Amino acid sequence: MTTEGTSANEALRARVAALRRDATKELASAGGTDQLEGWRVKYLGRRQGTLTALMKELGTLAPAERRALGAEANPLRLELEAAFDARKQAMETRAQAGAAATKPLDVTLPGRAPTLGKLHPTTLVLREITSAFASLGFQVMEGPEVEWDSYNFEALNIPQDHPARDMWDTIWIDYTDPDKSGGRPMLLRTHTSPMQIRIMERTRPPIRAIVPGRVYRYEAMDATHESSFFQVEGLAVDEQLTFAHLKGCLFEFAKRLFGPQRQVRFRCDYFPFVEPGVDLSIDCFACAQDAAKRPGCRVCKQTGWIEIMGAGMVHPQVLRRVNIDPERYAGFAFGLGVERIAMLKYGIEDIRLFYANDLRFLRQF
Ligand code: FA5
Repeated sequence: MTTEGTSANEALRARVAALRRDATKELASAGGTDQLEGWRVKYLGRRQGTLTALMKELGTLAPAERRALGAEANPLRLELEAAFDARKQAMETRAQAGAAATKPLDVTLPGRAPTLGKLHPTTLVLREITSAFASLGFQVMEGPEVEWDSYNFEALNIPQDHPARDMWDTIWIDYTDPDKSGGRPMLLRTHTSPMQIRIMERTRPPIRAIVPGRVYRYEAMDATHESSFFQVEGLAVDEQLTFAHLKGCLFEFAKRLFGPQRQVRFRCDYFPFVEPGVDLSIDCFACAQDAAKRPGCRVCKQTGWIEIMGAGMVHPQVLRRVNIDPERYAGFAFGLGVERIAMLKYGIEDIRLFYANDLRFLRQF
């Protein structure tokens, strides 16, 4: 290094030291955010900042000198940036504390109302359904959603190769037990009817029970079909029960839920665990009152009716399986779709709205 080089070097080193001293002093005396910003531009500004200019000068030095001075100048940038941040933070904290001190708390201001949740439309209707049946003498019971094949199908007269199994496309669970259900895997119950068996296994007649609960089907979804929905099963077993009791009970239920003006229709239907079997429909809320739309619309698939439940007299074979003598006792059973009933009650045109979690829909109930 030449003598000239050394003195230039020392001059630069002295400038770094002076810069550190001046910048630190000025920062400490910056009184407000404007002055603080002015300081930042003066020392750290990308175009004309003093430190930036010094760094540029370093670029003109010989490599060995550049390295030696860089080692002093580079940490200075980091040091000044950190000092700037700390000063800014301190100023903001002081400003906030000052504002709070000059603006006293107004205890007379109205409080912020907490957002209250609402009951889901399925829950609302489920409660109406259970209270209607409770007032007709039915007791409420619940059962497992993960079920054995034997309860969901076998004990309900639906053997393994029976075509009726096609009616409930099933979601299977990867779990078997060699001692249960003939070693066949468990499933998500496709209907609440397995609870008919569980109740009759545990209780002797007279029985009057309803079972609300979630069921699952591997279903092609559309305006009236979900893959997970709620059913309410009903079961009555007693001496001398007839189809007239079934009809009377369900007519009364429909009247309580929908009012006397609603039309109710019974039609023959097939379920392997009842004989005879029926389905019960209610006239379509979306088009029944509208002459222009009759005889049907998208909601009722152009039929004018919406099916809400299947029902029938408990099959004697089902009674025998749970050791109830069909010569002495008879039973009726029904299974209704809760969302379908909510659709009818509230005029909801698409079942998929129930579980889409759109608050604009849910807040309406
Ligand atoms: C059954 O599930 C029988 N277990 C009902 C039954 C019980 C019959 C006792 C006889 C005695 P079904 O598959 O039809 O039947 O369903 C009953 C009701 O559930 C239907 O009437 C309908 O209201 C509703 N439901 C059926 N599938 C769906 C679905 N994918 N989405 C929404 N609701 C449905």
